[in-house]
Amino acid sequence: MLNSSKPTLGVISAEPGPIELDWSATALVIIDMQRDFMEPGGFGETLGNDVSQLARAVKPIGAVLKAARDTGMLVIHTREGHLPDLSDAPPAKVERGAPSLRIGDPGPMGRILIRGEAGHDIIPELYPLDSEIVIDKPGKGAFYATELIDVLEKYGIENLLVCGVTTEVCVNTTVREANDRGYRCVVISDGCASYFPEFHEMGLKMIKAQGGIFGWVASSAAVLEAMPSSRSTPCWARP
Ligand code: C5J
Repeated sequence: MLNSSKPTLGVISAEPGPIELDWSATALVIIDMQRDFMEPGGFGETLGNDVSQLARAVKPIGAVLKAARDTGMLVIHTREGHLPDLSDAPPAKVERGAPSLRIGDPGPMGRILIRGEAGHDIIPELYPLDSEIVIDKPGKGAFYATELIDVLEKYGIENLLVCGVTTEVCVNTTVREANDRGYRCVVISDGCASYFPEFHEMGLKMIKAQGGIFGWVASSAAVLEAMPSSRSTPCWARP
């Protein structure tokens, strides 16, 4: 039963159907909006991808990020990458395929997909505030070998608004991990992107199919429409 009359509840117009969320138990999770995926010379391009395909997600994410900041929502950014000694990078990942540069090799933005290098950092348009949480992850999913579950439990989070890149890889993996851990996930359709537009479409379909087998999918406009408008909203601001 939907009950948007409670002040912390809101209903997002989503697929496969509307989803009611308690905003005070909801976090925005922005997946891997890193220069290594978004810009020429990074990990994504070394794999042979056209990185310009991902640019379309930046503005929708920026709009939701601004609203989340205005309302005091918990904001979590993730970054895929590895320690400089590659001790957290499985050989099966490093050795895979025939990229022009491998993980750890020197590239135009520093060593490919290595923590602390320029390419590993988040793009300036979506740069985290000091108050926001940044989760460094060695895998595709944001729960594997990270402190994410502890953060979500600490803040009493039950629902995740998920966006970022790429739709079918790190976004999908994280949503599947979150779903198995009991979180309601709403994936922001235009706030995700893939190097392969058809994988983006299928990645979203896989989430919302079968009555929302992994979660819900909504546009940034629908999410913004449902979000409380400012930090002045009572019982919204986090202590
Ligand atoms: C990939 C990611 N595609 N963030 N990582 O390797 O989706």
